[in-house]
Amino acid sequence: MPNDIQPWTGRDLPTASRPARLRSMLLSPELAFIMEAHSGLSAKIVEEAGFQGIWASGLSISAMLGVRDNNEASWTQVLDVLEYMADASSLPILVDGDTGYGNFNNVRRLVRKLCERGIAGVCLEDKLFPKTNSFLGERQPLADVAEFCGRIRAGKDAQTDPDFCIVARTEALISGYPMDEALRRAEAYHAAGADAILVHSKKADANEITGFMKLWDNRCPIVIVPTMYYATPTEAFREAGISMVIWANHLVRSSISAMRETARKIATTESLMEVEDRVTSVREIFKLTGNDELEEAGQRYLPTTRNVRGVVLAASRGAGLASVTADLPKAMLDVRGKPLLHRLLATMGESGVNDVAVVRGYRADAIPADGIKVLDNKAFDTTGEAASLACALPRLKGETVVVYGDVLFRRYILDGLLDSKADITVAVDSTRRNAANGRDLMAADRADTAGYYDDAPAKLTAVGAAPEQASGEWIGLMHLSERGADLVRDELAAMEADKTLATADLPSLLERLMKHTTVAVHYIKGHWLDVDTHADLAEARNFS
Ligand code: SPV
Ligand code: MG
Repeated sequence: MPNDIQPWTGRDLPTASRPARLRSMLLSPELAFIMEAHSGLSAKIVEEAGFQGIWASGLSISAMLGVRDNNEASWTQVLDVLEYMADASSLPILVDGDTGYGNFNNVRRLVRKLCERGIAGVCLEDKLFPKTNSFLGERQPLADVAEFCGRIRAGKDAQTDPDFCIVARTEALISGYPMDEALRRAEAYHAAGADAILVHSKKADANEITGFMKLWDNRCPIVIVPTMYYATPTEAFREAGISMVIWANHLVRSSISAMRETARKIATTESLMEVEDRVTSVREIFKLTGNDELEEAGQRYLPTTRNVRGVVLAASRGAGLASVTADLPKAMLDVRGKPLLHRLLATMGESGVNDVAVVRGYRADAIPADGIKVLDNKAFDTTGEAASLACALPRLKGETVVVYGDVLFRRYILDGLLDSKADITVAVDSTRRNAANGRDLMAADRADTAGYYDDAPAKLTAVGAAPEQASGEWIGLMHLSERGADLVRDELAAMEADKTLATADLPSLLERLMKHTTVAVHYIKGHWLDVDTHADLAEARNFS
């Protein structure tokens, strides 16, 4: 035994490896208890109940799979169940390895695979493959002692974890042999390297066990399974010097009772009413299987889905386009078989801005509400852009993109703007300083250097700047963070209060905002257009 293993005291939560914990439970002078489990779920329930170890019962795993305890489930099928159990719980698992599924060679391979799965130990019984459950029939044949000792030695030689435990189980008493035979076998198995001996008895009292203990004289740890002598007080096991008690099958048995009762109730009543209060809630299943952790992990690993809203200002007719806007607002002018607005909404959608509202005004009827959220600026002919934006006030909550309805731009421009960390960011084309609409000429605290590394934020310093002072032309597209949207809402309210809202344009709004907060400038170079004139419209029709 490695000397750094301390006997388990049963008081503190051990941090040692699982095999080391099982070993220290076996070596402890205190009586340890391990509880049967047969699945990931039952393994969790054993841990939740406060047990320090798990018995992976052959009978229970077979029953859970709906097969007999006669090695009908293959050892690799059992191994798969053990893997779920080991994943579901942090406890050491002592596996019921039956006979070892064959001879010494099968035991070697079994032990290696158990070590790989983090299993703490295996119990091997001195019977023949395929096994029969100990409580079935009488006088089951036992393995030859030397052959069984070979299985134990092969298992000990194969273990890849130094603390992995092999518990050798003798069925001598159950098979009707005298105490001497049980002692002879236990002594031989101990000498072959078994870390503990399981002495099995199917008597209704513990006399065989206590009798064995007197003669065994504490030569190595003894494990018992009091399924048949269940009425014996646990104190008797302590007094006898037993190391470990296995409660061998009581979770599978209790689940059978519970499942039968529920199934019968539902079958006879054709309703869930009588069972609903008696069965575990679905919420509890989520808790047991750790759905909270999954939620947290999702926040760490999944890409965050942003919910960016859009507001398109499409209320104006467009003064320079009178001949083509008699029946249509500018936003609905045809651009290669599709209204300009639809092209704009498609580009926004590609950048993930899908929840968009369009503020209508002039010829509102020409912007049909089907498939588009619409808001109306009823006073469109006496008010300006800021008033139109104020019509969307309830939507200015959370991250928002605001854009003029007569603008088209390449998608990467909006993507770049959405990456801005500033609360308010405007897209400014640094190649344009002779805008027809001088109100959109903007000055910033630094010019666009066009350098590869030019991503330092620029700050808006003036709107409606003279061409020689301007850093570029605002393209009518702005991005607001959640806080930015709050600031814009507050500013629109202040403009309403001081009666400047009705006639203000968006540059006026930006000018007010930049006086008390940073309005960031995101520089671009071309790849956009707005439709103010017939020439613009012709260009839009060529824009791909
Ligand atoms: C098991 O739980 O499968 C056992 C213990 O081997 S017993 O059923 O008591 O034999
Ligand atoms: Mg068994």
